This record gives sequence, structure tokens and C-alpha cells, in this order.
Amino acid sequence: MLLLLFLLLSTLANSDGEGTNNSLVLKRTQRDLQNYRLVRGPCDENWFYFPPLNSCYRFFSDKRAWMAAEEFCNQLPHSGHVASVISSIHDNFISDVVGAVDESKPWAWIGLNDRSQEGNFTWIDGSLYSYRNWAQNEPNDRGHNEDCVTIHYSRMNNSSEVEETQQDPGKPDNPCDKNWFYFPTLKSCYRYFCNSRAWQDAEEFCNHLPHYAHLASVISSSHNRFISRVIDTVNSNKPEAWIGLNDICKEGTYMWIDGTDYAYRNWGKGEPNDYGHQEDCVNVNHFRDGTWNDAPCNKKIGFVCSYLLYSN
Ligand code: MAN
Ligand code: CA
Repeated sequence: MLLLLFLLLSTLANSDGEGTNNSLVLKRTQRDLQNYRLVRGPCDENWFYFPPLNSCYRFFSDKRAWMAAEEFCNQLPHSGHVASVISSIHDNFISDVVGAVDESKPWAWIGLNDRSQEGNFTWIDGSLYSYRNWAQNEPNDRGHNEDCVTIHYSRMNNSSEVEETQQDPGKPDNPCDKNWFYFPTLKSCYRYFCNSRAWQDAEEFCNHLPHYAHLASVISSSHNRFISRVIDTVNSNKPEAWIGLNDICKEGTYMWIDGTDYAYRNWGKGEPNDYGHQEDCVNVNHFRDGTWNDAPCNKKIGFVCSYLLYSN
């Protein structure tokens, strides 16, 4: 899933002393800034100005764990933080800041977290935690493994939601075996093996692991990003890796080896092309970017296995 994009807040040198009476500021905001448009204002290049808080914001699409994102922000010239969100107008503004960089408005870290005490949410920059915009059933601390918060704006209605999300894959208390990473939506665990194998050998290797795994299926763009990150933890050069998709049984009819519906697709441009009429197995990272390619099944590359955490 999601995670690891992040937003950054940098508060400009504040000439009006404290100047952070948020409720007063927000009344003015709601009256004056209904049709707020992104402007650079006094901010550095590539940053956007939010006048009510006299602060600058920038979305970084680099994938980082939450704490690494915060440290990244701290080390920028203006010494920022992962951003707080204090009102619905602020929320919409931040959505636009993300959208300015990536139209799909992907998941992004914000500064909210309950890392120090479960259930006690605080903003890393010290803002008051009063505005809330949790998605339905959040925060749920799924797998007792979720202490950091992302935002995500739906493309369809531009409504906002906030979902607490998994922190680093591989955090010590993740419910998967050591070196495996948890994907809560499917309650399943993933690991990338760099040892090169043909597709069928890779599938058999997965089957013989303690948990009876398969080559991984991919069901969504966030799932695809998650799998890319799992590979990154072993090799950040974005190596091609087998996943469970194949059209071995019938040319052009793709199936996931674990029985997952073939609905989500993330083919690279021009793929699948059954190049030389001999490509029936699928790998990710065709262009080192998570996209898929059909390739010859006897090609030897690394692969991603997954197992269900709670199988009946
Ligand atoms: C290129 C493309 C792919 C194909 C490989 C085979 O990258 O044509 O579709 O699978 O070559 O090596
Ligand atoms: Ca191909």
C-alpha cells in the first residue's frame, strides 16, 4: 500500500512573534480563501505559500519511512517538519500541493503520529491536535503496527481522508516472519529473493517455504508500490523480479498463480507484447519503475513471494 510519500512544512521566520492563534487565523481563512489557488508567495522555488499560517509547503515524492521523512525535512535549509493539517481549507490546500507534483494525489505522510503512546496522537511540529479527518474506521492500529498517518485525496470527488498506515515495512513488531513485510489490506507477507530463478522454479521455491507461499499477486497501485519497496529493501537498483502473473495456459489470457482475479494491471508501455512469441511470464520493474513486462519464463531473475498470514 501507500505510504512513504511525504509533505513538508517550513514555517517562515515569524515576524509577528507568536502569531499562531490558529482559530483566529482560520476564521479569516474561511472567509477570505474559499477560492484559494496555489501561489509561491514569499516561499522558495517549488514551495507553495499558505498565508493563514505564513508557511511554505512542498510535496516530495521520494519514498521514505515516516521518521526518515521527518529527518529529511529537519535537514532542509529552512529546517521544516512533516506538515500538520489544521483545518479543512488547509487540508484542501495540502491536497493541491500534492496534486501539483503528482496529479494522482498519492498517499503522503503528514506529521500526525502516536509513536510515543498508542492512541495519543500528536503533531510532530507541536500543532494542536483538534482538526480531524479520519477515514472511516480509522485510526485502527491494524496489526498493532500503525503509528504514523498519511493523507490521500480521492481523484473522484476531491474529498479528503486520513488513514493511519503501516510504518516502515519490516518494523520489528510486524506480524510477518523476519525479513518479510506486511501488507495489511490482504493480511499477507512479502519477501523479495534476489537469487535468480526461472519463473516456475521461483514459484516452486515459494511453495516450499515454511508458510507455503506463491509468487506474489498485485491488486492495486498502492500494492504495486508496496512490492516495489519490498524489492528496494534488498536492492535499490529496481531489479526486474518475477510476480505470479502468467499466460502459460492460454496465450493472452493472464492469470495469477495464487488464484487472485486479474483486474489490476500495470503494464509498461507497449506490454505485454509476447516478444518472439515466447513470453508468458511477468516481471515488475521493466523500466526500473514498477511496471510490468511479459518475458520468457526461462529467464533467470529474482522474484517476490507472498504468503497469507492467517490462512484457515
Ligand atoms: C524489450 C521489450 C520487451 C521484451 C524484452 C525481451 O525490453 O521488447 O517487451 O520482453 O525486450 O528481452
Ligand atoms: Ca514483453
